[in-house]
Amino acid sequence: MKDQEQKEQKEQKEQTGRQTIFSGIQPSGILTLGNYLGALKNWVMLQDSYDCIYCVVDMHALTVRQVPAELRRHAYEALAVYIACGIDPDKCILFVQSHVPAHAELSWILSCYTMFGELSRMTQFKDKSAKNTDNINAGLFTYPVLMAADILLYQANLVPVGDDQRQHIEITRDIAERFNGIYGPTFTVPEGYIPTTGMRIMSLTEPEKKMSKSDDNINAYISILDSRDAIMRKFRRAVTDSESSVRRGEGKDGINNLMKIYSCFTGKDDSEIEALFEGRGYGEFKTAVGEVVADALAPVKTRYDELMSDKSYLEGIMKRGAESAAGIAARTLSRVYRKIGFTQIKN
Ligand code: AQP
Repeated sequence: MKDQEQKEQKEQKEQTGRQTIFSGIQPSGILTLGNYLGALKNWVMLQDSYDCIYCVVDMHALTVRQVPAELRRHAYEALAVYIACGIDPDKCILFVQSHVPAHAELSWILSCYTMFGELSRMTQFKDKSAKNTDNINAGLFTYPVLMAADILLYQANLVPVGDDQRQHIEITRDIAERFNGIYGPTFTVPEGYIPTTGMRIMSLTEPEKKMSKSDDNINAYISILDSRDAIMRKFRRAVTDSESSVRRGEGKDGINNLMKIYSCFTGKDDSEIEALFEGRGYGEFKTAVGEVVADALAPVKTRYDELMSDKSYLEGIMKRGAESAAGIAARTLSRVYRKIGFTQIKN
C-alpha cells in the first residue's frame, strides 16, 4: 500500500477511534452451519462498528492433507461465502492468508516464544492428531502459533470465534504478554469475542462432537451451500434420543443442539421452543429446524452462485485485501524485527 494511503488510513483510525477485529476460517471444505453461527453471522454484525479484517486461512488448512485443486477451489468458495453471508469488501479487509508472507514470518518468531508444554495442552491438537494418526505433523502442533501471528500482526483488539477456539485465544494472549514483557509494548493483547448463542454447533450424527466441515460423514454437517432437500434430509436423520418431547436436558445432546440451532434462527429461547412444540414430537421439530435453516441459507446460496460465476471479481477482492493487509502487517513485523535485534536495511 502507498505511504500516503497508509497515512490516511492511520489518521482515519485515530479519528474514529475504532477497535480492530481479526478472524479467519480454514478453506478445508465447504463452510458449515457451525462456521456460520459460530463465526460469519457475528462477523457481519461487527463490520459496522469495528475495523474488521477477515481472512481465508489457507495456511492453517495444510495441517491436514489437502488435495491441491480442492484447496484452491475452497479458497475461492470461502471468500464467496463470506461475501454472500453479508461481509462487505468495501467495509472490511478480506484476504487470503498465503498472499501475505508476514504471517509465516511472524509465526517463526513467535514459535521461539511459545513453550512446548503450552502447545501440548491444546485440545484441538489432541483431537486432530487422534483423527489423523498417519499425519501428526509439526504444523498441527504449532497451529496456535500461526494463529497468534495472524491476530497479533494486525494489533487486533477482538477476535470473534466459536467456543471451540477459546484455548487458542488464551495462548495468543499468553504469547503476546510474554513478548511484551520482554521487549516492552509491541502487541495489543486481544480478547476473544465469543457469542452466547451458537457457541458450539454439534454434529448431527454424533452430537457429542462439534460439527466440522472435514467430517467424513456428510450427514454430520450442514454445508452453507447445501440444497433445501439436503438440509431437510440431514435434519430429519439427525440423531436424537429415545424420548419424544422437545425439551432441553442432560444426556440429550442431539435435541439440545437442534434447539440451539432453532433458537439462533428464530430468536426463541428454550421455554418458548418447548411450549411451541409441546405434544408435537421430534419428527415435526426436526422438520421445523430444517425449514428455518433452509430459509435463512437460500439467499446466501443464490448470492454465492452469482459471485462464483465472476472469478475476476473475487480475484480483485483478494488482491486489494492482500495489499491492505500486507501494509498493516509489515509495520508490526518491522517493529518486532527491530525489538528482537534483527538488522534492518533501509530501502
Ligand atoms: N461447530 C462449530 N460451532 C461453532 N463455531 C464453529 N466454528 C467452526 N466450527 C464450529 C468456528 O468457525 C471459525 C473457523 O473455524 P475453522 O473452520 O477455521 O476451524 P475449525 O474450528 O477447525 O472448523 P472445522 O469445521 O472443524 O474445520 P475442520 O473440519 O477443517 O477442522 C472459528 O471461529 C470456529 O470457532
